[in-house]
Parts: sequence; C-alpha cells; structure tokens
Amino acid sequence: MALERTLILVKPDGVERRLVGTIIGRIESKGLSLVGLKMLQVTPELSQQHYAEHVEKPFYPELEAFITSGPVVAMVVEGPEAISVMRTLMGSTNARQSAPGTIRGDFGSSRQMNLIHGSDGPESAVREIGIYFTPAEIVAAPQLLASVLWAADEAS
Ligand code: 3AN
Repeated sequence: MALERTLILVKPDGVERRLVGTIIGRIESKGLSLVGLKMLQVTPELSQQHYAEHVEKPFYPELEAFITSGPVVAMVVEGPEAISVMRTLMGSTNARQSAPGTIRGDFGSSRQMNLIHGSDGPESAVREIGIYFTPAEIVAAPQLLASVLWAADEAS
C-alpha cells in the first residue's frame, strides 16, 4: 500500500466561514499527517498554474475570481493512500450532491464554494505540492503513533 502525499487547500469560503479548524480536525481525526501548512493569498498567476487544466474553460474567470477572493490555507497531507482517502473525506465536487458525513456534504451547498481542494491523482499531487510548497517547507510526519494507526505493510 502506498504512503502518499496530497495537496489540500481550505478555500476562501472555508476560511471566511471559520471552518479551518473543523476541516483540519477531520483530517487529523482520520489519522492522516500534516507535513506542510501555510496561509496565503492566491494570485491570478498562481491560480492559472494550479487550475491549468481549466484555464481555457468558460467557467475559469469565475473560478479565478473566487480562489483569489481571500486567503487560503494550504496543506501537504500524508498517509496510506492519502490522495483517495482525502477525496473520500472531502465528498464530490458539487457539494449539493456530496454525501452527508463528508466535509462538503456536511458544510457546503455549492459546486464552486465547495470549501476544500484535494489533488485528484499522484501526478497532480506532485505538481500541486510543487506549486504551493518548497521541499524545505515539508517536514517528516510524526511517527510515534504510526503503529497504532496502521499495520506495517499499510504505511510503507
Ligand atoms: P475539485 O474541486 O473536486 O478538485 P475540479 O478540479 O474538477 O474539482 O474543479 C475545480 C473547480 O472548478 C470547482 N470547484 C468549480 O468551482 C469549477 N468547476 C469545475 N467544473 C465546473 C463546471 N462544469 N462548471 C462550472 N465550474 C466548474
């Protein structure tokens, strides 16, 4: 089983609604490790880099206006299969259709103001982590509890 890292953002709506602690709490409660954490203002240039696949789409201007509308909290989250575990914790893109119990399903009701971003695969995780974090800003995961969280073959 793969130990993975994924890029997570609490988007401007999540910060504005004071949900940062709640969202980080869910990530930590799941047993995933925070190995990078910062607050920043996304610029139009950063948005274009992050959403490169959407830049030509008709909805992009609105997406850029939203993601640059206030500060975000960026995180690198690590754990066994962290990319898909986070996608499950987050819920589907359109928060109106996200399952109850997920972050979006419990706190959101919009496709755009959907509170949180998480990388959608290993390649985008590497790309997105590199956009938001330098290697020096990423630390080693805490190790003491690993043996009560996962079997050895799950966390290597
Ligand atoms: P996720 O946020 O689950 O990673 P993406 O990367 O497909 O989903 O979409 C990022 C953002 O782009 C969405 N939160 C939404 O604001 C916007 N978006 C994606 N698809 C559409 C669409 N078909 N129409 C309007 N906005 C969209």
